[in-house]
Amino acid sequence: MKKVLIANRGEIALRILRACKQLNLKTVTIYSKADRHLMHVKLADEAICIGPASSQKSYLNIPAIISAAEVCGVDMIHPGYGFLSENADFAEQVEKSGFIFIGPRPKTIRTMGDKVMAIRTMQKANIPCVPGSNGALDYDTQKNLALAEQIGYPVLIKASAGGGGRGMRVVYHQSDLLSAIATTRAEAKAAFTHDTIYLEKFLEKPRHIEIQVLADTHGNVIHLGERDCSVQRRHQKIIEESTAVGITKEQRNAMGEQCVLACQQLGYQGVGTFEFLYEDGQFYFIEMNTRIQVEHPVTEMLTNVDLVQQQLLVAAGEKLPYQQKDIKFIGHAVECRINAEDPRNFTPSPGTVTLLHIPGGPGIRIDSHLYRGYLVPPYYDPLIAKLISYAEDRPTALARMRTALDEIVIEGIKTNINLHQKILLEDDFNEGAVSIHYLSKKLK
Ligand code: MV4
Repeated sequence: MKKVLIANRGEIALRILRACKQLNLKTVTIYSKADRHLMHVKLADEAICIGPASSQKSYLNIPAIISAAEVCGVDMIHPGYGFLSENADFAEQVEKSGFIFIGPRPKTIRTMGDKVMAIRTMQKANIPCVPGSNGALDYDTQKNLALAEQIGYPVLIKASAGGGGRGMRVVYHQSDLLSAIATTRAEAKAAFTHDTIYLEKFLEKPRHIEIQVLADTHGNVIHLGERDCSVQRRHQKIIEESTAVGITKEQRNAMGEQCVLACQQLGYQGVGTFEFLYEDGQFYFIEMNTRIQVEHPVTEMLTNVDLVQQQLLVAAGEKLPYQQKDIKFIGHAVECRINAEDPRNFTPSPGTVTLLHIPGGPGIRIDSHLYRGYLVPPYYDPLIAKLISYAEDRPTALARMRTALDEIVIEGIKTNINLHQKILLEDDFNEGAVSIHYLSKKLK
């Protein structure tokens, strides 16, 4: 393997570029007309403009990306996160064109993209799931009423092709069940073309805890512990940490081992994340992500495993250089996502960065493509920097984060830095183990 095409932008494109350089891989990056001034575009060995600013015509433009790969003679394509990273058709076309897709096989991506299939697969692998329909919901109204009664209200109706919060509806009373099913089904059909829906017990105050896995193509799989991603607003995570407060070594090892076994059954390849809801001491699987995630750095800090390098190595067919017993979970890491957004209404705040000061000191890491003079375009995700702190324990990591947040200066655009500062001074957050509803309650 010699050459990698980076099919993404922003901080993750730069992160992938760094991993490639460290492995002496040549880099090709694609970029849109709005992104010619991105840091990684300047640093890559080759860069090809593949279309206008609109994501549809650039970062989601499969033929243009495959053509760029052909023109540059690359060996592998890294999709990053978002965009085409969990698009099974893209992964398939990449492979049919003779390149390696850096990620699991297209069939695995397709299975996990269909939430009913994902849950079925996990049940077969003994992963605990939320009590519910155990598959697609029937069209028989009497059966559905009886099922909901047996599960117990409130219940949640979800679209199988949804995920990440799209196409869900809570039902508190039997009288609302049938209309909720009909509406969710109609919305699913309109939004996702197939109208498969399923039903689960609605967990009212869960935490969002996910487990990172890494698998090579030879059947070797390890887990890299958990991340708590409960601090979120409208399904956008803003703070993630590892380890999760209150999760014991025994729980981590047991859940991690379950996920490893599931991956072995599936023939999983690459990095992956099992998303769980955690309530009253129990884990309930909800979805699996088949990509590298935004919050991967918190896991890297604890385990000293470079997840992006490992993605490149296992995609190239290398064996994992670690066994489970080599993986230690030392210390505590926190990530604050810095977004270019108006703090009053959370709308994107594009513009030119007129002043930039990057904090530092022991245990501080920043993953960001920003530089002074950089114009944050209005077309894409507002994430402009990930500020990560690490220390031997949670209070010290949080103290380092507070200092870094006081130090960081980003002028010319609005950001959510002040929101992070406020959360990091909150008693409830400092105590830890807040639920997924914590932030929206505080914002009221
Ligand atoms: C749930 C739930 C409560 N009970 N399922 C939202 C996005 C998708 N990943 C699943 N989601 C949820 N599923 C049951 N049975 C609550 C949520 C949920 C949520 C989950 C994770 C992170 C943030 C969330 C915010 C609101 C609702």
